[in-house]
Amino acid sequence: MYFCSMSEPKRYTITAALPYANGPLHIGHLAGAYIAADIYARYLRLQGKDVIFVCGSDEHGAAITIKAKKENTTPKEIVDKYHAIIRKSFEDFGISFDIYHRTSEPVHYETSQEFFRILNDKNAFEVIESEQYFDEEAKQFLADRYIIGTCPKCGNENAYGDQCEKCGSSLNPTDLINPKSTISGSAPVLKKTKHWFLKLDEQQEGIKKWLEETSEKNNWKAHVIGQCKSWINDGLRPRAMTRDLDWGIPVPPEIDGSEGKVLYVWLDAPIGYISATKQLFKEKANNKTEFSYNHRDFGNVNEEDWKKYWKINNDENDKTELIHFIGKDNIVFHCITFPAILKATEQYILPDNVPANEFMNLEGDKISTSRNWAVWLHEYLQDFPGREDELRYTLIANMPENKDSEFTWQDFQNRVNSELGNNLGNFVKRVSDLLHKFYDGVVPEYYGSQTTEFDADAIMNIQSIKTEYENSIDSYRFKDALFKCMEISSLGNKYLQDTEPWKVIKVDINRVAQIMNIAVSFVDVLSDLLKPLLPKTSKKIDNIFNIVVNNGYQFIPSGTKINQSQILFPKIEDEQVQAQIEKLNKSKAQQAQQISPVVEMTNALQPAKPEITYDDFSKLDIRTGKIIEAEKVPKADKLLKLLVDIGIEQRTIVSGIAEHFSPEEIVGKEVSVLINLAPRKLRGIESNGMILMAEDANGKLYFVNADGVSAGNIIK
Ligand code: B3M
Ligand code: ZN
Repeated sequence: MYFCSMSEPKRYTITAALPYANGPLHIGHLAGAYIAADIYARYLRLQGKDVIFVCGSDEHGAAITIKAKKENTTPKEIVDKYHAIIRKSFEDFGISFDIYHRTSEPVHYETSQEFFRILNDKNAFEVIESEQYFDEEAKQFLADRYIIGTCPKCGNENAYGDQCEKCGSSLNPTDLINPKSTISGSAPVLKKTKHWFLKLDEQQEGIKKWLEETSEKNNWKAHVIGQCKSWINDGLRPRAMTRDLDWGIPVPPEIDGSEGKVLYVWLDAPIGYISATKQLFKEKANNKTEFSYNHRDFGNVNEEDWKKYWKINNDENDKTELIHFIGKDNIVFHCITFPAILKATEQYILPDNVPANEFMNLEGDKISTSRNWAVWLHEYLQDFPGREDELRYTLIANMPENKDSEFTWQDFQNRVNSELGNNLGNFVKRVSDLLHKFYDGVVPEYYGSQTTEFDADAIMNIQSIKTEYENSIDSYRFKDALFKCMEISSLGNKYLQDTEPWKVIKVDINRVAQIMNIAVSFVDVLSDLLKPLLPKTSKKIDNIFNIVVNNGYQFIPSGTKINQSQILFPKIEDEQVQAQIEKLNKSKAQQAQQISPVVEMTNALQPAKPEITYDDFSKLDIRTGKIIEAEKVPKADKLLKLLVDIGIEQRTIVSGIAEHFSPEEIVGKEVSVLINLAPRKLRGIESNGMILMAEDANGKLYFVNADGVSAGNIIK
């Protein structure tokens, strides 16, 4: 027989997508990439594997500059602020990165520019002069998020210049139908500019072959393979790796024509994994922890050791496995573009797996930062202090591993109260309580009592659950692994129910000692298997049971003194759930009001008009105004001629409100005015705009006004 010798990897490099430092983290982030990555890293570490787990803030790209503009501040202020908030949330939720770095650090600039030089030397680029969209008002080229339009693949009207977030297609701005500048809203013009394009077309065959082999060998998720296949079948095209922007990493200055050009954010961001690793080893070699943590002992290392985790090495017995944890919108960059970059260098290893998750929705709607439709991690901890694992549990139980999933507060309450509280927490407390009741809290010795059918079943079940649990985590099925842990506590509860130690104690003390030892071993296995999934809970159990760890194995030997168990998972009350739902509804209402105060105030009894797009709405120029003069229009019962101050000027507007208001009573009134309505002649008077009114069910009219805001402000 022929055996193929395939040795286990010597070490693992685990990365989690670098979040944009343009906002705080929400549950979708945790469920999408970070909890999965953390479970996997913790699991491998527990097995004594050599693992590094790296991440950091992604501080470049239009996501940052657009946010800075919106908040009227600088990109630097934005990234500093959110880097700190994001880092804190990761720490609070126990995401066990070895390093949480930043792409604004010098080592990242050097590493990225070095990559650019290598790619340039290896002839991986092609400098192409092409026509790119340019916003003449803003005097800026428009790439990525600076331009939106209709996706040619799926018809999504809000696709970005580099990607459609709806169907995941990777795009060029010129692919968009009806492109628009997100800075000024105007239609852009084409203007010539030079850029460095990665020759993905030349790499098509190589990437295809690598993808086919690797995805089959490592059993990639079907939805990831599906996306990859569709890009490959479409044919890879050259892709610009530089931008005309002033925020980003400059193209190395010695390269001809580099002036004013920066690296495309999706070129530098994944290189961030490598620069984070460099920083990690720099800190470990020098006993520092500026960006790194102490989740494992690195022993004696030197600064160059980062190479072991990234560079190609032909020794079959010295392999590193690279795994990228990401959300599905980042698949193209991690399965095609970044591998193509790594491959072109001929120095770096390529990913072995990219177990991307799909999206988690919230209460029936897509999570959205801009619409404030999210559960923010820092707010969750204000409302539920110390209850990180309850959220972690709910997010794992609903992890969007192979399809989109949903978080609801009702489900959160049910899971915490029944699964965690009644099952897991109850079992742990029960064992501790019984030990206190029978043995003063000390695990008893017992002497060669006969095992029963219940004992044999329990022990066999534990074994098979453990094996299934390991298979689940090995194949990135974390939800299954979690439910295996819950099976252990269900079985533990059942074992106590079946063996009834509270009855047996009256007749056979030695048998009860045996039962309690078996129950304790359930707790032991439970805390062991929970370590990667619910680390804080596992730690609590270890503390209650004074679990002893020796050579990587843990025990609760006879004679161990057990502490009294507190209630591990206090009930989530209906009012707490209600408060969260109200909070969400409030943000929905606020959003609706911000988008359209006029719509909010119109007569609710009328059926809604047909849907319009945001673009339709944004064409309306509505401003606050003040009526300065008002007079009746001769021979017209319904019309008043008004002179209205709209901030930029005074306008004559003819309004059909004469039957409702006398001219005198409305002089000085604050109003809302649609100022870009085409002029119209009414009874020979040119009317330049329209006063917005709300009408109640009885036909009474009210002025729509923005409480106390002076004339000339924009309503949007
Ligand atoms: N910052 C996109 C995102 O947050 C991007 C990921 C970079 S991973 C190298 O979805
Ligand atoms: Zn699309």
